[in-house]
Amino acid sequence: MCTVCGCGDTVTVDGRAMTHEEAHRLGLPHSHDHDHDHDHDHDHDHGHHHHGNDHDHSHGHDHPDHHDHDHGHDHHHYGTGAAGVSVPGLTQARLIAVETSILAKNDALAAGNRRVLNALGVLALNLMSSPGSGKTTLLCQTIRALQDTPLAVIEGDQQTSHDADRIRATGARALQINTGKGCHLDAQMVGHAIDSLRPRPASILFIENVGNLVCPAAFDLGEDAKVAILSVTEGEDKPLKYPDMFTAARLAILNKTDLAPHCDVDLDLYEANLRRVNPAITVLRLSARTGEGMAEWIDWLRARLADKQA
Ligand SMILES: Nc1nc2c(ncn2[C@@H]2O[C@H](COP(=O)(O)OP(=O)(O)O)[C@@H](O)[C@H]2O)c(=O)[nH]1
Ligand SMILES: [Mg+2]
Repeated sequence: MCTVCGCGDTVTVDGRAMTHEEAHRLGLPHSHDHDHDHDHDHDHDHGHHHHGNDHDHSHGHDHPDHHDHDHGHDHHHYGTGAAGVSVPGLTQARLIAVETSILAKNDALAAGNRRVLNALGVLALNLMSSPGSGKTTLLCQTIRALQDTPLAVIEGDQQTSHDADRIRATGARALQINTGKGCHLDAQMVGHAIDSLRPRPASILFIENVGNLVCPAAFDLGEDAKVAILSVTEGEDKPLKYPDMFTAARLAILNKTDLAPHCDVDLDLYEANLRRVNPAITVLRLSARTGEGMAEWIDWLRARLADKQA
């Protein structure tokens, strides 16, 4: 379960739904997850209520802050409790316990993925963005530009195998993970995909995460670097609004620069806002459509692949 949005349901790998037994065996999240099911949480919270837990900031008198803005509008802050997130029915203490447990399990599995990938000298990159900013288009162009560099792609989407099909059309190997209601890939899904894909030694493994600027930032997949893609049409303020994503990323690609003249954007302001949330971030301006800036991205990839073999 993702405590950011409460997601977590059936998972399919390359279109095949997991049976409950398989999901259990593989440890994949599915609809009868004993560890984190809602009834359990509910009972637990009731217990806290009866005992008058003082640490519960999400219920009763501790409403989310309401205050008047300069303009007189109400402004709601739901993430100001200790957990940094609000989920109806769960106390802040319970949320922290659930999230800590999920992320600890995820981190252990991510460390396992990292060991496997490091042993093979595979460079793994986790591509994250909002839907439609151009991840799959960029990947297809990147695969063409990399020519005979060995690579494989893991595609994460809630439904369909469209993106894996687009990748396979380039001749590259791709595996689709459908997360159902899930809003991000986790280390367990990626571990299973690595087992099936068996990436070649010294290859690049691209992981296209579910389109979402929020949840994927919290989940280590065992990658070498997170790459955030932002298209110029999304607005210069997005790094400030979704800071976790751009703090987690080592590289930000500002895609669709070909559209910049048509949509009155300030590319320097995009870049300044990215550096405000992450002073160490590398920024590349690129158009997957025209190929502008592709050479710098390919150079960055080749340098990281060389670092990995060093
Ligand atoms: N103009 C322009 N369109 C692009 C560019 N990159 C991707 N697109 C378009 O943006 C849309 C979404 O792209 P897609 O690769 O599916 O994005 P994803 O959801 O992040 O994988 C498609 O219509 C692409 O053709 C670009 O650099 N310039
Ligand atoms: Mg895509």
